[in-house]
Amino acid sequence: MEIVLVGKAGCGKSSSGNTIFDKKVFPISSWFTGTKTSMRESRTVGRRKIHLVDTPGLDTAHLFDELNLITQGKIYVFLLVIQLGKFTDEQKKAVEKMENMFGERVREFTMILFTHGDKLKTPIHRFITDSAALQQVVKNYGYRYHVFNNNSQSQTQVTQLFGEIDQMWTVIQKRKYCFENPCGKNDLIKDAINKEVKVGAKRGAIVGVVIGGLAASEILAGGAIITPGAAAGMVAAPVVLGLGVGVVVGAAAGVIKGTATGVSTAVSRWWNG
Ligand SMILES: Nc1nc2c(ncn2[C@@H]2O[C@H](COP(=O)(O)OP(=O)(O)OP(=O)(O)O)[C@@H](O)[C@H]2O)c(=O)[nH]1
Ligand SMILES: [Mg+2]
Repeated sequence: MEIVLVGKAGCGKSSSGNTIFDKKVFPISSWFTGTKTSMRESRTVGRRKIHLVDTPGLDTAHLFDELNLITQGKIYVFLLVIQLGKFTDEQKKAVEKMENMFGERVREFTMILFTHGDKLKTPIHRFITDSAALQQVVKNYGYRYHVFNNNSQSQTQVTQLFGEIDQMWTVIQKRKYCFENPCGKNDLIKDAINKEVKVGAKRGAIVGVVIGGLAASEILAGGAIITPGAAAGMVAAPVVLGLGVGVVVGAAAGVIKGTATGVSTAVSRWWNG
């Protein structure tokens, strides 16, 4: 499962990554340092393999391209990290930046992760409803949120987070966020079919030309025995006919085969999530 931590600089992304892995994997920022480029690490959490990408702040140039490259264009879950405390304009802008960068559809694939849970004095739902702006953000993200205290060793918070991620993943029907074209399964199937049909048609046309050529040469050879002195026009006609029929039949066969392969590829991709 490919998970990406995003958020404003210094909000606790790297610390949350370390809490998830229960290990100091990502360097923590001090006042003069900070995560400068995205970093992907893989570990087993519970019984599953988790690929976690820690990112620098959302102001970082080329973050989108960097993430596209690192995750090979697909992300299962975004963890939008927000530091608990007054929900400032700056934090609001960070959320907007994320949506500008990844498109509004990113909301479907996102779980809000509040950090600094140790400083929370009121129940989390009360804290959220105290700020109209934060309440709106939480609403936009389907009320999916979780609280981390990164100063705690407790792994219960991680187990609970994955329980919530699993629920979210069931709701979004195991779709992934795709970079070029934030797509769902239907688009995946369409893409696979289109690709296979194109390849199939091309191969079919090539095979068709070869078969057409062979057929033409057979006709020619036959013609040469019957009429040794045939005029040039009579020779050219079977060649063109043979090639033409070969190309059309070959390409049609290619399209049919390409469609079949495309459907089966898409179904297997769909089946494997
Ligand atoms: N008390 C408390 N401190 C936290 C918590 N999470 C992070 N911190 C502190 O917040 C500071 C920044 O944490 P990082 O995890 O480096 O934040 P970041 O988002 O990765 O920062 P950048 O990489 O610079 O964007 C560090 O001093 C952490 O120790 C938390 O849950 N509680
Ligand atoms: Mg960091």
